[in-house]
Amino acid sequence: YEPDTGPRVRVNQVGYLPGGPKHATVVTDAAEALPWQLRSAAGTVVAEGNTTPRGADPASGQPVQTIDFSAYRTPGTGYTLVVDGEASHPFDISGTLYDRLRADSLQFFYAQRSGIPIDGDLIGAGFARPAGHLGVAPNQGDTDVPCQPGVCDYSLDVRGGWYDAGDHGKYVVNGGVATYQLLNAFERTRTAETAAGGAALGDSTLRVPERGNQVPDILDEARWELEFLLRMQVPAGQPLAGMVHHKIHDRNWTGLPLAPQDDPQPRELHPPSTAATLNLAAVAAQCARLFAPYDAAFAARCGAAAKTAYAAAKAHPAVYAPATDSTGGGAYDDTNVTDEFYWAAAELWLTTGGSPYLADLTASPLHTADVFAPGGAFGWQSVAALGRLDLATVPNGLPAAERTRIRASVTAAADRYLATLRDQAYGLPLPGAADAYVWGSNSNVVNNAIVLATAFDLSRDAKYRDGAVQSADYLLGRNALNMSYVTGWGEQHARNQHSRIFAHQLNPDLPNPPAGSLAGGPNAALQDPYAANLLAGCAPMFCYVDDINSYATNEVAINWNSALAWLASFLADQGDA
Ligand code: 9MR
Repeated sequence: YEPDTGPRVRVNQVGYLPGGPKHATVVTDAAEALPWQLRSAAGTVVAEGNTTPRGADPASGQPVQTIDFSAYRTPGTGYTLVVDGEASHPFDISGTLYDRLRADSLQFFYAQRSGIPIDGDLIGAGFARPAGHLGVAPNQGDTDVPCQPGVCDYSLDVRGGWYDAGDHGKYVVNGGVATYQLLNAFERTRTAETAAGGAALGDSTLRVPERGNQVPDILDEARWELEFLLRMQVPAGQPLAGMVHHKIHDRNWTGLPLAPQDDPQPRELHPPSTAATLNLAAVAAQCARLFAPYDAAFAARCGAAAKTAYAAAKAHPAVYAPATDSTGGGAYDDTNVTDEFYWAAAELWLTTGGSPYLADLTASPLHTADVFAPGGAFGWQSVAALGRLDLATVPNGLPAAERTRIRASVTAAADRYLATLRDQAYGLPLPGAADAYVWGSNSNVVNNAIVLATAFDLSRDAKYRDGAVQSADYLLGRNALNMSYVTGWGEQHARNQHSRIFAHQLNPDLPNPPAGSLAGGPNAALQDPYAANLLAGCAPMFCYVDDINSYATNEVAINWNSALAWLASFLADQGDA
Protein backbone atom coordinates (compact mmCIF):
# COMPACT_ATOMS: atom_id res chain seq x y z
CA TYR A 1 0.00 0.00 0.00
CA GLU A 2 1.51 3.30 -1.15
CA PRO A 3 -0.57 6.35 -0.22
CA ASP A 4 -0.44 9.33 -2.56
CA THR A 5 1.35 11.87 -0.44
CA GLY A 6 1.36 14.70 -2.99
CA PRO A 7 4.11 17.29 -3.39
CA ARG A 8 7.47 16.36 -1.87
CA VAL A 9 7.86 19.72 -0.14
CA ARG A 10 6.09 19.45 3.22
CA VAL A 11 4.80 22.58 4.93
CA ASN A 12 2.31 23.69 7.53
CA GLN A 13 -0.60 23.84 5.09
CA VAL A 14 -2.36 26.45 7.19
CA GLY A 15 0.63 28.71 7.44
CA TYR A 16 3.26 30.42 9.53
CA LEU A 17 3.26 33.33 11.98
CA PRO A 18 5.07 36.39 10.54
CA GLY A 19 7.66 36.57 13.31
CA GLY A 20 7.67 32.86 14.05
CA PRO A 21 9.82 29.93 12.92
CA LYS A 22 9.24 28.76 9.33
CA HIS A 23 10.48 25.30 8.51
CA ALA A 24 9.65 22.76 5.81
CA THR A 25 10.85 19.29 4.89
CA VAL A 26 11.66 17.96 1.40
CA VAL A 27 11.61 14.28 0.48
CA THR A 28 14.52 13.74 -1.92
CA ASP A 29 17.22 11.25 -2.79
CA ALA A 30 19.65 14.08 -3.54
CA ALA A 31 22.80 13.89 -1.43
CA GLU A 32 23.72 17.55 -1.86
CA ALA A 33 21.85 20.69 -0.78
CA LEU A 34 19.21 21.90 -3.25
CA PRO A 35 18.05 25.43 -4.06
CA TRP A 36 14.60 26.40 -2.76
CA GLN A 37 12.36 29.32 -3.66
CA LEU A 38 9.51 30.92 -1.77
CA ARG A 39 6.91 32.16 -4.23
CA SER A 40 4.05 34.57 -3.69
CA ALA A 41 0.55 33.72 -4.90
CA ALA A 42 1.35 35.66 -8.09
CA GLY A 43 4.37 33.40 -8.70
CA THR A 44 7.04 35.96 -7.82
CA VAL A 45 10.11 34.60 -6.04
CA VAL A 46 10.20 36.50 -2.73
CA ALA A 47 12.95 34.55 -0.98
CA GLU A 48 15.39 31.78 -1.81
CA GLY A 49 18.12 29.70 -0.28
CA ASN A 50 19.52 26.20 -0.01
CA THR A 51 18.16 23.14 1.77
CA THR A 52 20.00 21.30 4.52
CA PRO A 53 20.55 17.57 3.84
CA ARG A 54 19.39 15.47 6.79
CA GLY A 55 20.01 11.91 5.56
CA ALA A 56 17.58 9.12 6.35
CA ASP A 57 14.80 10.04 8.79
CA PRO A 58 14.11 7.13 11.17
CA ALA A 59 10.49 8.13 11.87
CA SER A 60 9.45 8.18 8.21
CA GLY A 61 12.10 5.97 6.64
CA GLN A 62 12.55 8.73 4.05
CA PRO A 63 15.67 10.52 2.80
CA VAL A 64 14.94 14.16 3.61
CA GLN A 65 16.26 17.69 3.62
CA THR A 66 15.00 20.70 5.53
CA ILE A 67 14.31 24.33 4.69
CA ASP A 68 14.45 27.28 7.09
CA PHE A 69 12.76 30.39 5.72
CA SER A 70 12.12 32.07 9.08
CA ALA A 71 13.78 35.28 7.89
CA TYR A 72 10.89 36.01 5.52
CA ARG A 73 8.15 37.79 7.47
CA THR A 74 5.76 39.46 5.05
CA PRO A 75 2.11 38.51 5.62
CA GLY A 76 0.21 37.16 2.65
CA THR A 77 -1.83 34.26 1.33
CA GLY A 78 -1.14 31.54 -1.22
CA TYR A 79 2.62 31.24 -0.79
CA THR A 80 4.33 28.07 -2.03
CA LEU A 81 7.79 26.64 -1.44
CA VAL A 82 9.37 25.23 -4.57
CA VAL A 83 12.22 22.71 -4.87
CA ASP A 84 13.27 20.98 -8.10
CA GLY A 85 10.31 22.59 -9.85
CA GLU A 86 7.82 21.01 -7.43
CA ALA A 87 5.60 23.34 -5.39
CA SER A 88 4.32 22.65 -1.87
CA HIS A 89 0.68 22.98 -0.91
CA PRO A 90 -0.13 26.71 -0.57
CA PHE A 91 0.00 28.41 2.83
CA ASP A 92 -0.41 31.81 4.46
CA ILE A 93 1.87 33.99 6.53
CA SER A 94 -0.39 35.69 9.06
CA GLY A 95 -0.67 36.64 12.70
CA THR A 96 -4.31 35.58 12.81
CA LEU A 97 -3.84 32.03 11.51
CA TYR A 98 -4.90 30.36 14.70
CA ASP A 99 -7.64 32.67 15.94
CA ARG A 100 -10.44 30.43 14.69
CA LEU A 101 -8.70 27.18 15.71
CA ARG A 102 -9.24 28.10 19.35
CA ALA A 103 -13.03 28.00 18.93
CA ASP A 104 -13.03 25.20 16.35
CA SER A 105 -11.11 22.81 18.60
CA LEU A 106 -13.47 23.57 21.50
CA GLN A 107 -16.53 23.10 19.29
CA PHE A 108 -15.80 19.36 19.24
CA PHE A 109 -16.90 19.13 22.88
CA TYR A 110 -20.37 20.46 22.26
CA ALA A 111 -20.72 18.01 19.37
CA GLN A 112 -19.75 15.18 21.74
CA ARG A 113 -22.25 16.11 24.44
CA SER A 114 -24.52 13.42 25.83
CA GLY A 115 -27.92 14.07 27.38
CA ILE A 116 -28.78 17.26 25.48
CA PRO A 117 -30.16 17.88 21.99
CA ILE A 118 -27.48 19.22 19.67
CA ASP A 119 -28.71 22.48 18.16
CA GLY A 120 -28.10 22.72 14.42
CA ASP A 121 -28.58 26.49 14.57
CA LEU A 122 -25.46 26.65 16.73
CA ILE A 123 -23.09 24.36 14.86
CA GLY A 124 -24.70 23.56 11.53
CA ALA A 125 -27.82 21.67 10.53
CA GLY A 126 -25.90 18.49 9.74
CA PHE A 127 -24.86 18.13 13.35
CA ALA A 128 -28.35 18.46 14.86
CA ARG A 129 -29.57 15.43 16.78
CA PRO A 130 -31.91 14.57 19.67
CA ALA A 131 -30.51 14.12 23.14
CA GLY A 132 -28.76 10.78 23.65
CA HIS A 133 -28.93 8.56 26.71
CA LEU A 134 -31.71 10.22 28.69
CA GLY A 135 -33.69 7.05 29.24
CA VAL A 136 -35.76 7.45 26.07
CA ALA A 137 -36.24 4.16 24.15
CA PRO A 138 -34.33 2.51 22.68
CA ASN A 139 -31.71 4.00 25.06
CA GLN A 140 -31.35 2.18 28.36
CA GLY A 141 -29.38 4.92 30.09
CA ASP A 142 -28.14 7.16 31.53
CA THR A 143 -30.71 8.46 34.01
CA ASP A 144 -30.94 5.31 36.13
CA VAL A 145 -27.90 3.14 35.50
CA PRO A 146 -27.31 -0.02 37.52
CA CYS A 147 -23.92 -1.47 38.31
CA GLN A 148 -22.59 -4.50 36.54
CA PRO A 149 -23.87 -7.63 38.29
CA GLY A 150 -22.33 -8.03 41.73
CA VAL A 151 -20.66 -4.61 41.82
CA CYS A 152 -23.28 -2.62 43.74
CA ASP A 153 -27.00 -2.73 44.45
CA TYR A 154 -27.93 0.85 43.67
CA SER A 155 -28.31 2.74 40.41
CA LEU A 156 -27.20 6.27 39.59
CA ASP A 157 -28.34 9.12 37.39
CA VAL A 158 -25.18 9.65 35.36
CA ARG A 159 -26.66 11.63 32.50
CA GLY A 160 -24.67 14.23 30.62
CA GLY A 161 -20.97 14.59 30.03
CA TRP A 162 -19.18 14.02 26.74
CA TYR A 163 -18.98 10.81 24.75
CA ASP A 164 -15.35 9.82 25.08
CA ALA A 165 -14.46 9.35 21.47
CA GLY A 166 -15.94 7.40 18.54
CA ASP A 167 -17.86 5.24 21.02
CA HIS A 168 -20.66 6.14 23.43
CA GLY A 169 -18.71 5.32 26.58
CA LYS A 170 -18.06 7.84 29.36
CA TYR A 171 -14.83 7.23 31.30
CA VAL A 172 -13.89 9.21 34.37
CA VAL A 173 -10.12 9.07 33.97
CA ASN A 174 -10.18 10.32 30.39
CA GLY A 175 -12.95 12.78 31.13
CA GLY A 176 -10.80 14.05 33.97
CA VAL A 177 -7.76 14.77 31.83
CA ALA A 178 -9.86 16.45 29.13
CA THR A 179 -11.68 18.59 31.69
CA TYR A 180 -8.37 19.52 33.29
CA GLN A 181 -7.06 20.77 29.96
CA LEU A 182 -10.10 22.96 29.28
CA LEU A 183 -10.01 24.38 32.79
CA ASN A 184 -6.26 24.86 32.53
CA ALA A 185 -6.51 26.60 29.15
CA PHE A 186 -8.80 29.06 30.92
CA GLU A 187 -6.68 29.30 34.08
CA ARG A 188 -3.63 30.08 31.95
CA THR A 189 -5.33 33.31 30.88
CA ARG A 190 -5.74 34.37 34.52
CA THR A 191 -2.03 34.73 35.19
CA ALA A 192 -0.34 38.07 34.65
CA GLU A 193 1.98 36.79 31.90
CA THR A 194 -0.81 35.54 29.71
CA ALA A 195 -3.78 37.78 30.52
CA ALA A 196 -4.04 38.98 26.91
CA GLY A 197 -5.82 35.83 25.82
CA GLY A 198 -8.54 36.00 28.43
CA ALA A 199 -11.20 37.77 26.42
CA ALA A 200 -10.95 35.22 23.64
CA LEU A 201 -12.13 32.53 26.04
CA GLY A 202 -14.82 34.65 27.67
CA ASP A 203 -18.59 34.55 27.43
CA SER A 204 -20.12 34.27 23.93
CA THR A 205 -16.88 33.09 22.33
CA LEU A 206 -18.17 29.59 21.53
CA ARG A 207 -21.25 28.24 19.84
CA VAL A 208 -22.74 26.62 22.96
CA PRO A 209 -26.27 26.93 24.38
CA GLU A 210 -24.92 28.72 27.48
CA ARG A 211 -23.47 31.67 25.56
CA GLY A 212 -24.62 34.94 27.01
CA ASN A 213 -24.85 33.67 30.60
CA GLN A 214 -21.97 35.87 31.86
CA VAL A 215 -19.77 32.81 32.38
CA PRO A 216 -16.78 32.15 30.09
CA ASP A 217 -17.96 29.63 27.51
CA ILE A 218 -14.98 27.35 28.03
CA LEU A 219 -16.06 27.02 31.68
CA ASP A 220 -19.63 26.26 30.56
CA GLU A 221 -18.29 23.49 28.33
CA ALA A 222 -16.09 22.07 31.11
CA ARG A 223 -19.05 22.18 33.49
CA TRP A 224 -21.04 19.90 31.19
CA GLU A 225 -18.48 17.19 31.98
CA LEU A 226 -17.90 18.21 35.61
CA GLU A 227 -21.58 17.69 36.40
CA PHE A 228 -21.32 14.19 34.96
CA LEU A 229 -18.11 13.41 36.85
CA LEU A 230 -19.76 14.50 40.09
CA ARG A 231 -22.65 12.12 39.40
CA MET A 232 -20.24 9.19 39.15
CA GLN A 233 -19.32 9.46 42.85
CA VAL A 234 -20.55 6.67 45.13
CA PRO A 235 -23.30 8.16 47.37
CA ALA A 236 -22.93 8.50 51.13
CA GLY A 237 -24.16 5.44 53.01
CA GLN A 238 -23.07 3.00 50.30
CA PRO A 239 -19.99 0.78 50.43
CA LEU A 240 -16.97 2.73 49.14
CA ALA A 241 -18.85 6.03 49.60
CA GLY A 242 -16.88 8.92 48.13
CA MET A 243 -15.07 6.73 45.63
CA VAL A 244 -15.88 7.27 41.96
CA HIS A 245 -17.04 4.70 39.43
CA HIS A 246 -14.38 4.17 36.79
CA LYS A 247 -16.73 4.31 33.81
CA ILE A 248 -20.20 3.78 32.38
CA HIS A 249 -20.77 2.28 28.94
CA ASP A 250 -22.66 -0.23 26.85
CA ARG A 251 -22.73 -3.88 27.88
CA ASN A 252 -21.54 -4.86 24.40
CA TRP A 253 -19.70 -3.05 21.64
CA THR A 254 -22.01 -1.52 19.04
CA GLY A 255 -21.39 -1.10 15.31
CA LEU A 256 -20.94 2.01 13.15
CA PRO A 257 -22.71 4.25 12.44
CA LEU A 258 -24.97 4.60 15.46
CA ALA A 259 -26.51 7.85 16.67
CA PRO A 260 -26.43 8.15 20.47
CA GLN A 261 -30.22 8.33 20.72
CA ASP A 262 -30.48 5.02 18.81
CA ASP A 263 -28.17 3.00 21.08
CA PRO A 264 -30.23 0.06 22.44
CA GLN A 265 -27.57 -1.51 24.66
CA PRO A 266 -27.95 -1.85 28.42
CA ARG A 267 -25.70 0.67 30.16
CA GLU A 268 -23.70 -0.35 33.22
CA LEU A 269 -21.67 1.29 35.95
CA HIS A 270 -18.28 -0.36 36.35
CA PRO A 271 -16.60 -0.63 39.75
CA PRO A 272 -15.09 2.39 41.46
CA SER A 273 -11.33 2.83 41.13
CA THR A 274 -8.74 4.82 43.00
CA ALA A 275 -7.61 6.41 39.73
CA ALA A 276 -11.11 7.66 38.85
CA THR A 277 -11.59 8.90 42.41
CA LEU A 278 -8.39 10.95 42.28
CA ASN A 279 -9.29 12.31 38.85
CA LEU A 280 -12.49 13.69 40.30
CA ALA A 281 -10.59 15.04 43.32
CA ALA A 282 -8.18 16.90 41.03
CA VAL A 283 -10.61 18.44 38.56
CA ALA A 284 -13.23 19.20 41.19
CA ALA A 285 -10.52 21.09 43.07
CA GLN A 286 -9.74 23.06 39.89
CA CYS A 287 -13.48 23.65 39.50
CA ALA A 288 -13.73 25.01 43.03
CA ARG A 289 -11.15 27.73 42.45
CA LEU A 290 -12.12 28.64 38.89
CA PHE A 291 -15.90 28.77 39.34
CA ALA A 292 -15.74 30.72 42.59
CA PRO A 293 -16.17 34.12 40.87
CA TYR A 294 -19.05 32.89 38.69
CA ASP A 295 -21.10 30.42 40.71
CA ALA A 296 -20.20 30.15 44.37
CA ALA A 297 -22.65 27.33 45.06
CA PHE A 298 -21.27 25.18 42.25
CA ALA A 299 -17.71 25.96 43.32
CA ALA A 300 -18.57 24.87 46.85
CA ARG A 301 -20.15 21.65 45.57
CA CYS A 302 -16.97 20.92 43.60
CA GLY A 303 -14.79 21.71 46.58
CA ALA A 304 -16.71 19.38 48.87
CA ALA A 305 -16.66 16.55 46.32
CA ALA A 306 -12.93 16.99 45.80
CA LYS A 307 -12.25 16.61 49.52
CA THR A 308 -14.58 13.63 49.91
CA ALA A 309 -13.04 11.91 46.93
CA TYR A 310 -9.50 12.52 48.10
CA ALA A 311 -10.27 11.12 51.54
CA ALA A 312 -11.95 8.07 49.99
CA ALA A 313 -8.94 7.45 47.77
CA LYS A 314 -6.63 7.58 50.78
CA ALA A 315 -8.86 5.04 52.53
CA HIS A 316 -8.86 2.79 49.43
CA PRO A 317 -5.52 3.52 47.78
CA ALA A 318 -5.15 0.45 45.56
CA VAL A 319 -8.47 -0.26 43.83
CA TYR A 320 -7.36 -0.70 40.26
CA ALA A 321 -9.31 -0.80 36.99
CA PRO A 322 -8.24 -3.99 35.21
CA ALA A 323 -6.99 -4.21 31.63
CA THR A 324 -9.41 -7.07 31.02
CA ASP A 325 -12.50 -4.88 31.44
CA SER A 326 -12.82 -3.92 27.79
CA THR A 327 -16.08 -5.44 26.57
CA GLY A 328 -18.44 -2.75 25.32
CA GLY A 329 -16.00 0.04 26.23
CA GLY A 330 -12.33 0.83 26.66
CA ALA A 331 -10.48 -0.40 29.76
CA TYR A 332 -8.58 2.75 30.74
CA ASP A 333 -6.67 0.43 33.07
CA ASP A 334 -4.10 1.75 35.50
CA THR A 335 -2.25 -0.09 38.26
CA ASN A 336 0.00 2.76 39.36
CA VAL A 337 -1.82 5.65 41.00
CA THR A 338 1.16 7.37 42.64
CA ASP A 339 0.84 10.01 39.92
CA GLU A 340 -2.90 10.44 40.46
CA PHE A 341 -2.27 10.98 44.19
CA TYR A 342 0.38 13.58 43.40
CA TRP A 343 -1.85 15.44 40.93
CA ALA A 344 -4.89 15.45 43.25
CA ALA A 345 -2.81 16.61 46.22
CA ALA A 346 -1.38 19.41 44.09
CA GLU A 347 -4.79 20.63 42.92
CA LEU A 348 -6.28 20.47 46.42
CA TRP A 349 -3.32 22.36 47.85
CA LEU A 350 -3.57 25.01 45.14
CA THR A 351 -7.27 25.47 45.85
CA THR A 352 -7.41 25.20 49.62
CA GLY A 353 -3.88 25.92 50.84
CA GLY A 354 -4.57 23.15 53.36
CA SER A 355 -1.46 21.81 55.07
CA PRO A 356 -2.45 18.10 54.92
CA TYR A 357 -2.47 18.35 51.13
CA LEU A 358 0.91 20.05 51.16
CA ALA A 359 2.24 17.31 53.43
CA ASP A 360 1.02 14.60 51.03
CA LEU A 361 2.38 16.50 48.07
CA THR A 362 5.85 16.90 49.49
CA ALA A 363 5.90 13.30 50.75
CA SER A 364 5.17 11.99 47.25
CA PRO A 365 8.20 10.39 45.58
CA LEU A 366 7.11 12.26 42.44
CA HIS A 367 7.48 15.69 44.01
CA THR A 368 11.22 15.72 43.31
CA ALA A 369 11.21 13.27 40.39
CA ASP A 370 11.46 14.05 36.70
CA VAL A 371 7.84 13.50 35.68
CA PHE A 372 8.13 14.41 31.98
CA ALA A 373 8.57 11.25 29.88
CA PRO A 374 10.28 11.66 26.48
CA GLY A 375 7.42 10.07 24.51
CA GLY A 376 4.55 11.92 26.14
CA ALA A 377 4.67 14.42 28.99
CA PHE A 378 1.31 13.22 30.29
CA GLY A 379 -1.79 11.31 29.31
CA TRP A 380 -4.80 9.64 30.89
CA GLN A 381 -2.59 7.01 32.53
CA SER A 382 0.21 9.32 33.69
CA VAL A 383 -0.88 12.59 35.19
CA ALA A 384 2.00 13.68 37.43
CA ALA A 385 3.00 16.38 34.95
CA LEU A 386 -0.43 17.99 35.31
CA GLY A 387 0.28 18.59 38.99
CA ARG A 388 3.78 19.80 38.21
CA LEU A 389 2.65 22.26 35.53
CA ASP A 390 0.01 23.71 37.84
CA LEU A 391 2.43 24.03 40.75
CA ALA A 392 4.68 25.95 38.35
CA THR A 393 2.00 28.27 36.97
CA VAL A 394 -0.85 28.73 39.47
CA PRO A 395 -0.06 31.23 42.24
CA ASN A 396 0.61 29.38 45.50
CA GLY A 397 2.36 29.65 48.84
CA LEU A 398 5.29 27.33 48.26
CA PRO A 399 8.63 28.73 49.46
CA ALA A 400 10.47 30.65 46.76
CA ALA A 401 13.21 28.06 46.45
CA GLU A 402 10.66 25.29 45.93
CA ARG A 403 8.89 27.36 43.35
CA THR A 404 12.15 27.97 41.50
CA ARG A 405 13.00 24.27 41.55
CA ILE A 406 9.56 23.34 40.19
CA ARG A 407 9.70 25.90 37.43
CA ALA A 408 13.22 24.76 36.52
CA SER A 409 11.93 21.21 36.16
CA VAL A 410 9.45 22.43 33.55
CA THR A 411 12.04 24.36 31.55
CA ALA A 412 14.48 21.42 31.80
CA ALA A 413 11.82 19.13 30.33
CA ALA A 414 11.11 21.72 27.64
CA ASP A 415 14.83 21.78 26.78
CA ARG A 416 14.68 18.04 26.19
CA TYR A 417 11.58 18.30 23.98
CA LEU A 418 13.36 21.07 22.03
CA ALA A 419 16.39 18.83 21.53
CA THR A 420 14.10 16.07 20.26
CA LEU A 421 12.33 18.46 17.92
CA ARG A 422 15.60 19.72 16.46
CA ASP A 423 16.71 16.15 15.94
CA GLN A 424 13.57 15.34 13.92
CA ALA A 425 13.63 16.25 10.24
CA TYR A 426 9.87 16.86 10.48
CA GLY A 427 10.39 19.13 13.50
CA LEU A 428 8.10 17.47 16.05
CA PRO A 429 8.78 16.94 19.76
CA LEU A 430 8.46 13.17 19.56
CA PRO A 431 11.40 10.74 19.37
CA GLY A 432 11.85 9.03 16.01
CA ALA A 433 11.52 5.45 17.30
CA ALA A 434 8.52 3.21 16.62
CA ASP A 435 7.66 2.99 20.32
CA ALA A 436 6.97 6.75 20.38
CA TYR A 437 4.26 6.36 17.75
CA VAL A 438 1.57 4.97 20.03
CA TRP A 439 -2.24 5.02 19.95
CA GLY A 440 -3.10 8.72 20.01
CA SER A 441 0.48 9.80 19.16
CA ASN A 442 -0.79 13.17 17.98
CA SER A 443 -1.90 13.94 21.52
CA ASN A 444 1.61 13.22 22.76
CA VAL A 445 2.98 15.68 20.18
CA VAL A 446 0.52 18.28 21.45
CA ASN A 447 1.07 17.58 25.13
CA ASN A 448 4.84 17.88 24.72
CA ALA A 449 4.21 21.13 22.86
CA ILE A 450 2.18 22.28 25.85
CA VAL A 451 5.23 21.79 28.07
CA LEU A 452 7.18 23.95 25.61
CA ALA A 453 4.40 26.56 25.64
CA THR A 454 4.31 26.57 29.45
CA ALA A 455 8.09 26.99 29.55
CA PHE A 456 7.62 30.04 27.35
CA ASP A 457 4.91 31.43 29.62
CA LEU A 458 7.25 30.97 32.60
CA SER A 459 10.49 32.24 31.03
CA ARG A 460 9.43 34.39 28.05
CA ASP A 461 12.36 32.72 26.25
CA ALA A 462 11.35 32.69 22.56
CA LYS A 463 13.00 29.35 21.83
CA TYR A 464 10.23 27.60 23.75
CA ARG A 465 7.47 29.46 21.92
CA ASP A 466 9.15 28.58 18.63
CA GLY A 467 9.14 24.93 19.66
CA ALA A 468 5.43 24.99 20.44
CA VAL A 469 4.68 26.76 17.15
CA GLN A 470 6.78 24.26 15.17
CA SER A 471 4.93 21.37 16.76
CA ALA A 472 1.77 22.70 15.14
CA ASP A 473 3.51 22.56 11.75
CA TYR A 474 3.74 18.78 12.08
CA LEU A 475 0.05 18.45 12.93
CA LEU A 476 -1.01 20.68 10.05
CA GLY A 477 0.86 18.99 7.23
CA ARG A 478 4.62 19.02 7.71
CA ASN A 479 4.81 15.25 8.00
CA ALA A 480 5.53 12.12 5.98
CA LEU A 481 1.91 11.78 4.84
CA ASN A 482 1.61 15.45 3.85
CA MET A 483 -1.63 15.42 5.83
CA SER A 484 -3.22 17.82 8.28
CA TYR A 485 -4.63 15.82 11.20
CA VAL A 486 -7.14 18.54 12.04
CA THR A 487 -10.43 18.33 10.16
CA GLY A 488 -11.15 21.40 8.03
CA TRP A 489 -7.63 22.78 8.47
CA GLY A 490 -5.09 22.55 5.62
CA GLU A 491 -5.36 21.47 1.97
CA GLN A 492 -5.26 17.76 2.70
CA HIS A 493 -6.88 17.03 6.04
CA ALA A 494 -8.24 14.08 8.03
CA ARG A 495 -12.01 13.79 7.77
CA ASN A 496 -12.94 10.13 8.10
CA GLN A 497 -12.13 9.65 11.76
CA HIS A 498 -13.58 6.66 13.58
CA SER A 499 -16.87 7.86 15.07
CA ARG A 500 -20.35 6.43 15.45
CA ILE A 501 -21.78 9.92 15.13
CA PHE A 502 -19.71 11.63 12.41
CA ALA A 503 -19.76 8.59 10.14
CA HIS A 504 -20.06 10.32 6.77
CA GLN A 505 -17.82 7.69 5.16
CA LEU A 506 -20.44 5.03 5.91
CA ASN A 507 -23.56 7.10 5.35
CA PRO A 508 -23.39 10.26 3.21
CA ASP A 509 -26.34 11.72 5.12
CA LEU A 510 -24.16 11.96 8.22
CA PRO A 511 -21.56 14.69 8.71
CA ASN A 512 -17.80 14.34 8.92
CA PRO A 513 -16.37 15.40 12.28
CA PRO A 514 -16.69 19.15 12.85
CA ALA A 515 -13.83 21.40 11.78
CA GLY A 516 -11.19 21.36 14.49
CA SER A 517 -11.36 17.63 15.27
CA LEU A 518 -7.95 16.01 15.83
CA ALA A 519 -7.26 12.47 14.58
CA GLY A 520 -5.36 10.09 16.90
CA GLY A 521 -2.46 9.83 14.49
CA PRO A 522 0.19 7.31 13.47
CA ASN A 523 0.29 4.18 15.65
CA ALA A 524 3.18 1.87 14.81
CA ALA A 525 1.60 -0.93 16.86
CA LEU A 526 -1.23 -1.22 14.27
CA GLN A 527 -3.81 -2.16 16.93
CA ASP A 528 -6.87 -2.48 14.71
CA PRO A 529 -7.46 -5.06 11.98
CA TYR A 530 -7.98 -2.53 9.21
CA ALA A 531 -4.64 -0.79 9.82
CA ALA A 532 -2.86 -4.08 10.52
CA ASN A 533 -3.95 -5.42 7.15
CA LEU A 534 -3.37 -2.27 5.14
CA LEU A 535 -0.23 -0.88 6.73
CA ALA A 536 1.87 -3.91 7.69
CA GLY A 537 5.56 -3.00 7.69
CA CYS A 538 4.95 0.78 7.80
CA ALA A 539 7.63 3.19 9.01
CA PRO A 540 6.23 4.81 12.20
CA MET A 541 5.07 8.09 10.66
CA PHE A 542 3.29 6.20 7.88
CA CYS A 543 1.24 4.03 10.27
CA TYR A 544 -1.93 6.05 9.80
CA VAL A 545 -4.90 5.92 7.46
CA ASP A 546 -7.78 8.37 7.16
CA ASP A 547 -10.42 5.66 7.20
CA ILE A 548 -13.29 5.26 9.65
CA ASN A 549 -12.44 1.63 10.22
CA SER A 550 -9.06 2.37 11.75
CA TYR A 551 -9.92 3.12 15.35
CA ALA A 552 -6.33 2.71 16.51
CA THR A 553 -4.92 5.38 14.15
CA ASN A 554 -7.87 7.57 13.25
CA GLU A 555 -10.33 8.06 16.09
CA VAL A 556 -11.46 11.33 17.61
CA ALA A 557 -11.25 11.64 21.41
CA ILE A 558 -11.94 14.26 24.05
CA ASN A 559 -8.46 14.02 25.56
CA TRP A 560 -6.86 14.62 22.17
CA ASN A 561 -9.07 17.60 21.32
CA SER A 562 -8.58 19.09 24.78
CA ALA A 563 -4.85 19.07 24.11
CA LEU A 564 -5.39 20.71 20.73
CA ALA A 565 -7.68 23.32 22.30
CA TRP A 566 -5.03 24.25 24.89
CA LEU A 567 -2.34 24.59 22.24
CA ALA A 568 -4.63 26.45 19.82
CA SER A 569 -5.40 28.98 22.52
CA PHE A 570 -1.69 29.46 23.19
CA LEU A 571 -0.94 29.82 19.47
CA ALA A 572 -3.74 32.33 18.92
CA ASP A 573 -2.37 34.39 21.80
CA GLN A 574 1.02 34.72 20.08
CA GLY A 575 -0.29 37.00 17.31
CA ASP A 576 2.55 37.78 14.93
CA ALA A 577 4.95 36.05 17.42
O1 9MR B 1 -6.53 6.54 24.09
C1 9MR B 1 -6.54 5.21 24.56
C2 9MR B 1 -5.18 4.60 24.29
O2 9MR B 1 -4.19 5.26 25.06
C3 9MR B 1 -5.18 3.12 24.58
O3 9MR B 1 -3.95 2.55 24.18
C4 9MR B 1 -6.35 2.45 23.88
C5 9MR B 1 -6.45 0.95 24.15
O4 9MR B 1 -6.71 0.71 25.48
O5 9MR B 1 -7.57 3.06 24.26
C6 9MR B 1 -7.63 4.42 23.89
O6 9MR B 1 -8.84 4.95 24.31
C7 9MR B 1 -10.00 4.53 23.66
C8 9MR B 1 -10.93 3.97 24.74
O7 9MR B 1 -10.39 2.79 25.24
C9 9MR B 1 -12.35 3.77 24.25
N1 9MR B 1 -12.86 4.97 23.62
C10 9MR B 1 -12.03 5.39 22.51
C11 9MR B 1 -10.65 5.74 23.00
C12 9MR B 1 -9.79 6.33 21.89
O8 9MR B 1 -9.39 5.40 20.94
